Amino acid sequence: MEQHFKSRPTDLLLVTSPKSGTTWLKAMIFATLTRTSYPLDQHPLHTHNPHQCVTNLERVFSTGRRQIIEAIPSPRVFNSHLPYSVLPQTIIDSDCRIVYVWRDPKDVLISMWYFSGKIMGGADKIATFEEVYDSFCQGVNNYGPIWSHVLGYWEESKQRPEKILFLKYENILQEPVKHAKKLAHFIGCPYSEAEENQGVVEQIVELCSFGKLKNMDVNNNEIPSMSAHNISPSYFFRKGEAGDWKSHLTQEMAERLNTIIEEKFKGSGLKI
Ligand code: PAP
Repeated sequence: MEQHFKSRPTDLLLVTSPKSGTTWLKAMIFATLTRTSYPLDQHPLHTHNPHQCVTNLERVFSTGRRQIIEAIPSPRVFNSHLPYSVLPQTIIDSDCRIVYVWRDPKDVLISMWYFSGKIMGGADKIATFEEVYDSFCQGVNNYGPIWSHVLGYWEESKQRPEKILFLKYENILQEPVKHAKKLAHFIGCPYSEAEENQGVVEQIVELCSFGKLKNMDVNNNEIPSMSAHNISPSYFFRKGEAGDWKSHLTQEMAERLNTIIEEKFKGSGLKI
């Protein structure tokens, strides 16, 4: 990837460990950037899944279609699941900005468990929940241990807050309007006073809300780039809540995972 990809200073990169809010933030970033390009009631997000609106960097390169990336006009928006330590140097060195979103790892685990079951055609086709939980506690996760993923971006965001906006899924759920404004400011298109007075921020939040996206017609149909991987667009919308782990983990399981993460986060200033 390093040899073929040249980051532009205007690029925006959304990074997440999988199941931490990728779909939601793809929608938020895309809607924020394009809010004046369409009347909001005719915005592409009414008819397109957010994954059709933002290009995944790894997938483009793994399929050898890197010309797609060069052809995208600026400002380009990508998403990636890569840990900070393996990001292409061109991204680190350029002035492009990174939005990083993390989520309570206990909910990431539950979300991934259901998603894997759907892709594989049933929970009985994957390892037992206890086995998956155990592996997760040992750091087994797509794109590396979740704590290393989060800490990599956290540490860098402390050094370069103008480069990395570090957000938490649960905080966005709690205060979506505040975070929508913060995001718009960071990506260089803050809401004007007139927009705020007209309720545009609330409209963008609503356009990207779980209830709105989950119920779109497009999610009941096949999207070829997804069905090739046995993925239905509906798989990206399950509950969209904070704390679903409470219905799946015993107190002992939750405490064990919390203890591991607290230990890993020690001294970093980060708390679950
Ligand atoms: P990905 O990394 O594979 O693209 P990602 O979008 O990060 O997946 O994760 C899906 C989770 O985000 C699901 O969580 P759940 O399993 O706990 O329900 C999904 O429901 C949630 N999600 C998707 N869209 C939204 C949204 N608009 N608001 C809040 N949560 C959302």
